[in-house]
Amino acid sequence: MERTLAIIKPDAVERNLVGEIIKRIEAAGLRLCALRIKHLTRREAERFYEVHQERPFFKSLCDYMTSGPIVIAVLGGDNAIKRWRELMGATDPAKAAPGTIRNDFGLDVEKNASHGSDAPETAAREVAFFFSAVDLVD
Ligand code: IDP
Ligand code: MG
Repeated sequence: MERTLAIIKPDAVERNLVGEIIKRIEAAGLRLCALRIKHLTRREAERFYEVHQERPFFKSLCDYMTSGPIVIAVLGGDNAIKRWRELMGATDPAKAAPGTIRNDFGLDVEKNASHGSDAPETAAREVAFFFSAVDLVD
């Protein structure tokens, strides 16, 4: 079993898409191992996205990610990292495949409805960023 971090981003929470996105996660056979809602502080957003701090969109990304509450989940299952990224689709909703979360619900390349870890090392870091071991269901 593999774990990955999923975030339903502020644009999707604002539009009441939490239930629809969790429905897709469950329909795909991924399991919820942890779930919470949180409004990120500036410092938390900057730390979470620190790998992007030199990118031109960093400030705007942190503004957006602190603009409203997010839903944060740990998803578990065989190949969970890749399967969640496939459900989300490409970063840019305009380039994401039809039927993916980002193509269906993303507004633009920044406000793209969801986040998913991209590799085992980043998944471990991102899960630990928001959850303690005692928060995780097997
Ligand atoms: P990912 O979320 O598909 O892994 P990353 O390249 O890791 O994509 O970028 C992290 C987040 O930064 C994206 O999900 C999106 O919200 C934002 N982002 C990425 N590229 C751009 C861009 O070119 N302009 C504005 N925002 C961007
Ligand atoms: Mg990424």
